[in-house]
Formats: sequence, structure tokens, C-alpha cells
Amino acid sequence: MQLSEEIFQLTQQHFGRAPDQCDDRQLYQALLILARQRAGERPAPTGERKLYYFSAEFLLGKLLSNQLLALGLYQPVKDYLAGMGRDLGVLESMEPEPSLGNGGLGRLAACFLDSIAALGLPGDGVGLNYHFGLFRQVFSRCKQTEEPDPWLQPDGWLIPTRRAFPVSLGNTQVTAVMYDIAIPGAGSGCANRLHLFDLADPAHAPWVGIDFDKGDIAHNLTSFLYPDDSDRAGRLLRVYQQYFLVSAGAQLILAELEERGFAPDTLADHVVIQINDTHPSMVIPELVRLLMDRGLTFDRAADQVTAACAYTNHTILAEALETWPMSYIQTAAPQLVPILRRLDQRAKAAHPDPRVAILDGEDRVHMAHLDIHYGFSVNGVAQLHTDILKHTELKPFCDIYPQKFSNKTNGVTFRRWLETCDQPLVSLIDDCIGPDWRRDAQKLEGLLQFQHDPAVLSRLLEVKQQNKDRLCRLLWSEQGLDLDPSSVFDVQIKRFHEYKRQQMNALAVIHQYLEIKAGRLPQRPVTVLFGGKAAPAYVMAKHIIHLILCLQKLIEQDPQVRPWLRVAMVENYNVTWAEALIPACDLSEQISLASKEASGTGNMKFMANGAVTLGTMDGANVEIAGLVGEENIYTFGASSDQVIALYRDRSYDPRACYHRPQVERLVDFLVSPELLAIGDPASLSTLWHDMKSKDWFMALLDVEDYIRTKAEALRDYECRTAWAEKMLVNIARSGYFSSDRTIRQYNEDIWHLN
Ligand code: 475
Repeated sequence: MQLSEEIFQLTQQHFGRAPDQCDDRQLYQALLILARQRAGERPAPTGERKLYYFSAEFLLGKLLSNQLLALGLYQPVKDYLAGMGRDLGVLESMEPEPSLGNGGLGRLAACFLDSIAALGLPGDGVGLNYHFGLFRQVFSRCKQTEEPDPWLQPDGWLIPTRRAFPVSLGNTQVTAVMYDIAIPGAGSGCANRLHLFDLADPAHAPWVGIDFDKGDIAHNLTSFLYPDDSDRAGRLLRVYQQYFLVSAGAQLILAELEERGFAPDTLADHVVIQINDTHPSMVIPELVRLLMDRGLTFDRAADQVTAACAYTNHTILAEALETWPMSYIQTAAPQLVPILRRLDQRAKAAHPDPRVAILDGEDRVHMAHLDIHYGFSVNGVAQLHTDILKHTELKPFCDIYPQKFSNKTNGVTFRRWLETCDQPLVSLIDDCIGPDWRRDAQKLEGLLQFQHDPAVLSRLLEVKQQNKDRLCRLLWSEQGLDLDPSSVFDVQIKRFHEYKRQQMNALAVIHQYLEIKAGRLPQRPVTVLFGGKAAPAYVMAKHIIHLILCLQKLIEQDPQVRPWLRVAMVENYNVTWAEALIPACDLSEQISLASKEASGTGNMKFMANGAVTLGTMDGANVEIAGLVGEENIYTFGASSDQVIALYRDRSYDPRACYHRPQVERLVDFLVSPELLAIGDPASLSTLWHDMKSKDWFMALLDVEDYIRTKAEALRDYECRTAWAEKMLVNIARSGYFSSDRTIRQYNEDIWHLN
């Protein structure tokens, strides 16, 4: 059937009218149903082994455009709509963004599902269906507040299935039901699934408010992603969630294994489980338990599970390395306790070194240690991060199991992060090198032949301008921000965390502000854009957001500064905002303290869209620098070796850095009369004290070099042709960071799917 006929039938059937008589919502709904049906008809990829990607988060973003793209319908649908004077972007703006993720780890999982399907590999995602997701960020009096984000729509992307599994949570018996989102693969003709488990019983329907009773498991198990874990009840709730996810997921794996005609003791021949950070680590003892129920001995079960499980580490931050008191597991999943004790004893018998123990002297379970002993693969997410894991953080493990460790540098799907989010740039690329880069992103290197082509370079600058204009329109209509599209767009978008050092960027803003106040004007106005959420219980991150919102307000009120410098913080930053911000960015801020950012993936997206990086030699920035060469990136700051030595020797002295005259006046501005008149004195002075005396992530160590390097970048920006060359080299060299490449490597080295 013709596409137009199919859409006609759908709108007739559902709304009793022809497409051109439908309103935007109806037309959107018809296209959703079309995509859902087409994806549902696609066969699953086949292979001897099947991958299950277990993750607490899948940060999908809006689905319509990317589903149509994978189905080969994107351009036909756009053309069809254009023929009626309608626009796919307008229709898609109706779609609420699924709120199933938080940051890089969740977005990586979404990029991976896209690439796994595109490569035709058999692999499904396994996660939870959080009804209110993370939270919706609302600014009120220059502070972040949190509201539930009810993103689920009737008749949306979720496909109900007949799968249901019993799960015992302490002394409560619940049923996990499974919903699916189809994941069609671009160019593969296949579709995988993202399985999202939820509570079955409507009497147990999730709770609606945000101040819920955390003890009421039945009502809030799948309410929120990362419920506040600053107290015991919140932490217990996380353990309940984790166990619910892995128990249902493990039962799914064994059910499918049986349906494929394989015996439980051949698990590892037919199944590989990728454990995305430690949140799903309890899948290990749960599978051991279920295999023992099916007749395997403990040792045989443990061996099968070890040969099936692979672990990805995403962070070396101590506070993110999960350890659960055994007493929590005794409460939430008592059936796992004897298994965990046996797994611990078996590991201790072979490796008595207390540094590698699963259970420590306080009876806490170290989830990463469990993954490393009882998995066959451990990977970091960028070369530097993997090296730090091997030589520092996980060295005792690497000495025992050197063969388990490998690097898999992250990647991003160019289908979402170039093809659908930056159409002006895509047209330019197509005109230069044709369409082949879609199948093989390394082909973007073909752009290098245009590095000195004035026509291409000036078109590149026009494309960037178009994207900046588009962003300005959007920020105006959605958030009432009116920005200057002819200014330089300097963008830092990511979760708020002290190690990512948004506070250092804020100090640079203060520097620019004081310069303008002193009559030293920049060559061109600058707009510093921020976006990101702070975890509700992360007090210091919230102080940093407050500082930025106060600076924004201060500058808005100042007619002397406002024409030259603006600060704009996007409210409720999410994937959808990223898709508008990244194509519009000139300068990409990747300024984490070296050694702390495992990889970063935003850095890759910016690069592919022609932004130039201002960054530390951290995470994947190191690899970006290697690919583009030093003249096409701005790096600064202490090296990871220096930082690691400062921590090891406890020799970082924030007070000494603070007392440098240029630094002191920037830091003291936090408690200046101007700022105190706008903000909350308690919040600003807490941040001020912390910066002077603790500065755990060493913002004051790097701030001067940072300000100097940013000034250099802004100077270079004025030579427009030379800047356009830098943009072009960044785009041309970004192909390495396609998640198709990353997934090929996972498959070749870890999964061996087909
Ligand atoms: C890294 N999230 C990025 C990205 O590999 C990296 C942890 C605990 C609880 C909740 N969320 C988390 C993360 O650790 C996370 O998102 N890590 C990020 O993973 C993908 O690119 O450098 O910070």
C-alpha cells in the first residue's frame, strides 16, 4: 500500500476524517500508529546468542522522527506532510519525552539500542517503566524545584505484552508485567525490543505526589527513577526497584531460553547480559538462584552466570560505586542473601585480598566487586578511564583478571545526533560527499578535502547561523528568553555535578562581567548557555544552579553588561532541548576535573555538529584532541596524572589558589552586595565557603588557565574562515564516535552474537 493511502486509512479509522482535515494531534497519532505497526511487523534479528542490555535508565528522547528514520519513512513522511503544508517537527512537538533516564549512562543505553538494531544484532533492552520518570525541573526564585513528570500517554509507544512474572519483594508478592517499545534498526529490516517492567495490579498503581511514603513499596515501586536516597527508606526503595528489575529480567531470559529449545545449563552459550553500571548487578545472584531452582548445582550455576555476564563501569567517583548493607537485601530480597554469601565465600577462598572482597567487614555488598568476580568482561568507556580503572581504581582486580578488562570508547548514534537534529548541516554534507556517511560515519572524513574551500566554509557558517536562529526562536517561544543570535554561543549542558565544574564556568562569567564593568568590552557579545538538572538531594549542585540563575538575573537587569554578555539557563533540560542546543553551539564546554569524567558523550555530539571543544584532557576529550589535532581544540588545566597525585598526596590547597588576586575577586563576588541582593545569602555563602576551603573538584586550580584559554578561543572565533576550518575538521573527524563503531567492538570482543 502507498504511504499516503495507509495514512488516509489510519486517520479515517481513528478519527473519521481525511489527513488534511486532522489537527496536529490527530495527525501525530496516526503517524505514531503507523510507525508502531510497521516496527511491530519487523522480524527480530537471529543468532546463536542473544544480548540482554540491563539498565536502570534508557534516556530515549522523542521517538517519532527516529522511528520513522529507522523504518525508512522519514523523508517520505516529511515530503508527504510538506505536500499538505504540514511539518513533522510541529507534530512531534506534541510528543512528551519519555522520562526514563537521567544522564550520560541512560542516553548511552538509548544510542546503543539504536545501533544494535541497525547492525541487525539480536539484543533487547531491559528496564523499568517509571510512571513519573526522573522529575520535571522548574525554576522558582532562582532555584531548582522538582515536580513529577507524568510522561505516559494512552495509546503511545508502549506495546502491552502477555509476559508476566511473579516477584517476591520482602514479604510482598507482586507481579511484573512487561511492556515493549519496538526498536527498529535503520537499514537492517529488523527490530529489537526495549522491555519495560511494571507492576501489574492497578490497586498497586504508582503513587502520584512527590512526597510519598517511601515505605509503601506497592504504590511507588515504579513511580520514580532514582527516588531520593538521602535516607534509609529511599535507599531501600532503590534496592526494591533494582531487584524487581533483575528478577523479572532474569525470568524473561530463562523463559526465552526455554522457548528457543535450550536447557538452563547452556545459558552462557545462548545468552549474554550487559550490566550497565552496578544498578542491575543483582541479576547475578538472581540468575544463580533461578538456575539452582532448575536443578543446577551452585558451582555450575555460578559458572554459567559468570560466562554470561559482562559489566560496564561508568564512573570512578566513590559515591557512585554502590555498596548495599546486607540488611537491606535481607529486607528487600531475602532469597538472595544465602546466594550472595556463597558467592562471597567462593571469591574469598580463591582471592583472600580484602580489597577485592564482595562482602566487607561491615557486611556491605560491593556491587562492582560482585560484577568483576562473577562476570567475564569489565569495560571502561574511554581509553583514559579504562587506564585509570586498570592502573588505579580497580588495580587489584586487574592483577587477578587481566584478561577480563578492555576499553570500549563510547559513541553516539548519528541518526539522532546529526541526521534528525541538524538538517541544514546534513544537506551541506550530502552536497559535499553524498549520502554514504549514513552507513559508515568514518566517511565524514571525505569532508577534509573541502577544508580550504571558501564556498563550503561560508556555507558551514551559514548553517551554524541558521541553527542559532532556530534555537533563539525556540527559547523565545518556550521559555521567554530573547537571546542575540549574532553572539557567540558558549554551551555547557549536562547533569549538575561539582566534578563537571559548572561553578568554574560561573567564575569565568563573573570574570567577563567584571571586565565589561571595567569598560573592557569583548570583540563580540557572548551568550553562555547552561542546561541540566541536579539530583534532588545534592545540595551543593543546587547551590551552583542558584548561582547561575542569580548571575543570569543580575546581567538581565544591567543595561551596561546585557548587550555584551548573557547567561541563559534552559529550564528542564532534556534530550529534546539538547537536539536544539547542540546544532546551535559554537563553543562546547567539557571542563570536568581531569580523571573524573569517564567519557562524556555530549562532547562527541557537539563535535559532530561543528562546535569546537573547550576542555580538559579528560574522558573522551583526550581522544577528540588526538583526532582533530591541537589547532582544532582548546585544552587547558591540570592533567589526570597531576590530579590523581594531588588526591593521593592530599596536597591540593584551595586556600593558596583562592589567595591569588585574580581568583579571590571572582570567588568573593559570590557574596558581593550585587549578588546577595538577588539570591539567597545562605546558599551563596555556603558555596563561597566551600569553594575557598574545600573545592573538592579543584575549580580554583584550573580557573585561570580556563579563563585564558576561553579568551583565546573567543579571539580566534573572530577570524571566521579559520574558525570554519576548525568546525569542518571537527565534523570530519567525528565519525569515530559513532555508536555503530562502539557496538561493533562490543560485539567482536565481548558479545559474539552472530
Ligand atoms: C559518565 N550515572 C559519563 C556516561 O558512559 C559517560 C550513576 C549512579 C546513579 C545514577 N546515575 C549514574 C552515571 O554514573 C553516569 O551517567 N555516568 C556517565 O556515563 C556514559 O559518558 O562520563 O559520567
